[in-house]
Amino acid sequence: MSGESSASTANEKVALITGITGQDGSYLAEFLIEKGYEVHGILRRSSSFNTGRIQHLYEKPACFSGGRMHLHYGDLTDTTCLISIISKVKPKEIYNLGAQSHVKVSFELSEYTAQVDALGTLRLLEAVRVAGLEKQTKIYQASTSELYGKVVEIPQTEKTPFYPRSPYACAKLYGYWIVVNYREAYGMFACNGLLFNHESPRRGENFVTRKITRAVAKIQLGLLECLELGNLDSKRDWGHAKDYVEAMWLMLQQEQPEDFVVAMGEAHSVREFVEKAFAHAGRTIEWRGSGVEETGHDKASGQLLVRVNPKYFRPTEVDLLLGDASKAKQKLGWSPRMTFDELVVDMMDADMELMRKNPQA
Ligand code: NDP
Ligand code: GDR
Repeated sequence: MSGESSASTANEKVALITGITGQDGSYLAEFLIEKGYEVHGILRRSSSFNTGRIQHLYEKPACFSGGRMHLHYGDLTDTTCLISIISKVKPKEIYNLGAQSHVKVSFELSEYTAQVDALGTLRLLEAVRVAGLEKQTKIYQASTSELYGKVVEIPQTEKTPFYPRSPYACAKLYGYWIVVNYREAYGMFACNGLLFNHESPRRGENFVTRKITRAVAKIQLGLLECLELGNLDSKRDWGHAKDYVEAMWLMLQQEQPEDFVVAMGEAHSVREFVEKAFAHAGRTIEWRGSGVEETGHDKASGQLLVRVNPKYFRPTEVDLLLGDASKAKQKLGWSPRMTFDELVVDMMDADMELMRKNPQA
């Protein structure tokens, strides 16, 4: 996998992405390649192909070769491989997006989540130091609005105190502070992007937005009867992943390393997302009952379309996230291109097309 990579020389645009096979990694790789970067990515060994989101970036996708993307087998739990890859690639920019990123799953895989999301960040920073690149390599850390957790202040800014509410958020809290510490201790150019939820047609299937758009598409095509969800009342500040990867890059183009909130500044409930997704399919949802008994029906026919299933509740929930991205707008010149409504339409259209072509998807 890694044989085709070349070490960077002065002024070359060379980036390394951990988590390149994920939603954000795939959009970021595309974005950087368009900007003329040579992009290196860390690929986890898997028993089935896990390059579906990035395969099109190869010059010859059918044989996984050619072009400006180079993959290296590795893992954030393996220090030796991180040192080896970073020493060889000598990236000018590293984007640490690799993570066990599912909040609910982190309650079941708490130790592993800490290994990857917390200690993995430390391993990466140390690997850069061991490679002697701490003064040359800029590092982006995928921090998260989940750090705010329990509502202390609305809207949330770079100065809002943290109150993590899951093993995932606790692990990411360590990642946040170790980045700040290495910046202060060793003068490393390392930034935290405090990104609020961002979605897309490439969003993992078990995050709520994608779960909804996939299910609505299947229901429309007669492939599924009913969508089961957990907490319908939690609110998130949802943006489009394509817009958010640009903010990551902008952070590393600054003179000084700083931390930035990236958000839309609008909160919407899960319930509202469900309503908008069905509305795009021409259906109006009528809610009946409350709590775990609540159900959503087609207003015209009465057909049951949505049901609450407590198995999707979390032991501790994050009720409301709403970000203030003023700093990113002023200092980075960042602004989102897609609205919340456009995001829902983009995801719905993509899943309708996907399910029509491949009902088994
Ligand atoms: P995804 O879950 O889509 O992607 C996660 C990536 O991390 C995948 O490439 C995955 O590989 C990789 N990964 C998982 N475990 C390891 C490991 N042990 N070693 C190396 N790589 C690993 O996440 P997103 O793209 O949505 O998010 C990117 C980052 O941003 C994550 O760190 C996430 O926590 C953070 N974040 C995301 C937000 C969002 O709304 N999307 C908001 C704020 C922060 P594989 O494909 O093999 O599973
Ligand atoms: P989140 O995203 O936990 O915010 O983390 P997710 O889409 O999983 O949940 C958002 C909200 O929806 C509620 N919910 C459900 N969630 C899921 N997954 N499945 C359901 O059936 C369901 N029903 C209701 C949840 O309880 C929650 O309140 C995401 C991840 O990308 C993190 O990695 C990232 O750090 C944060 O966003 C910002």
